[in-house]
Amino acid sequence: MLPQINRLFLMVISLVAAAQVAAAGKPLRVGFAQTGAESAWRTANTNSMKSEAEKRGIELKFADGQGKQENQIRAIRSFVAQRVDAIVLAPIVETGWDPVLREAKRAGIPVILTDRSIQTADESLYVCFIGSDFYEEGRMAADWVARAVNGQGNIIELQGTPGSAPANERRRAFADGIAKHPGLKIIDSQSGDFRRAGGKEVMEAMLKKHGRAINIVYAHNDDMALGATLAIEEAGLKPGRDIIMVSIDGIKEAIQAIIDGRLNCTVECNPMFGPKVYDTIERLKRGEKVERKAYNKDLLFDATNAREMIASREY
Ligand code: GYE
Repeated sequence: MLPQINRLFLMVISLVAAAQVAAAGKPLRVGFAQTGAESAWRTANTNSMKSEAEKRGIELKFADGQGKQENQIRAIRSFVAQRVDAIVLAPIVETGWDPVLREAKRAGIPVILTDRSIQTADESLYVCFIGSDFYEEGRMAADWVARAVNGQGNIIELQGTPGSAPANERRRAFADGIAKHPGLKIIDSQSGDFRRAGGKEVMEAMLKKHGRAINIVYAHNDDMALGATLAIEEAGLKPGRDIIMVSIDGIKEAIQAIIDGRLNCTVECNPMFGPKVYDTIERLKRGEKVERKAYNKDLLFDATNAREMIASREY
């Protein structure tokens, strides 16, 4: 009898050990609710998240929100139902996340905000934020413009997605930045939804409405600025010379446009934060503390450095 019990005991022990090994070796399961595919920046960001997950053997559940908050909310609910190890959210707009984030919290699933921040009364609904400082980007763009045009000129602003953190912050920072220069005025401002086609369409309308009164275009991202250059060229003007063009993101195509003289300045907003996001999740899983807000350091590109920088650009 005794040897039999011993054998049974050993069997149970080895089964438990096998289960433990399997648990330790189990790949992390991460759900990522992406905004959509509105810009070159977004494509680079998605690629960084996907390729880094693959490199680390992380099982990534990727959901493309196609520009709609309700799709992102649905994706988060499905990640909760699948009991993923962590949820990564790039929130398309700033408000309206509390109910679904409460569901994730109740299920004990940590939420990491990437790229864009949210407004919430309950800061415990997410663990941390990883992205860029949009206010700082808008401030850098405003300072560059003020210097380039000697504090004088009429500005058209092409805004990003209404209600999004980057559109709100880049707008506020730029307005604050030019407020010190009474000769600089935003004469019109409209959303192009961070899309190239949106930038072109809005710029066509602005050129019809304001004509040669326009001196400067400030676009909240490169795609809209590049779309606007097409509208300006079609109107028989030279973007980069007749109209000063400033934007944000620092995509390779924009740096090439600076070299070609069609764009004057772009402030970097680095989208390659896959490694940082998964480092953070792995640290959380080990029970370690993580930084509450981690900002990427952003550079500025103009005619003084575009040529030397372009080869090393990753996106
Ligand atoms: O600037 C724009 C994208 O949230 C920082 O979204 C991001 C912005 C980026 O579509 O190109």
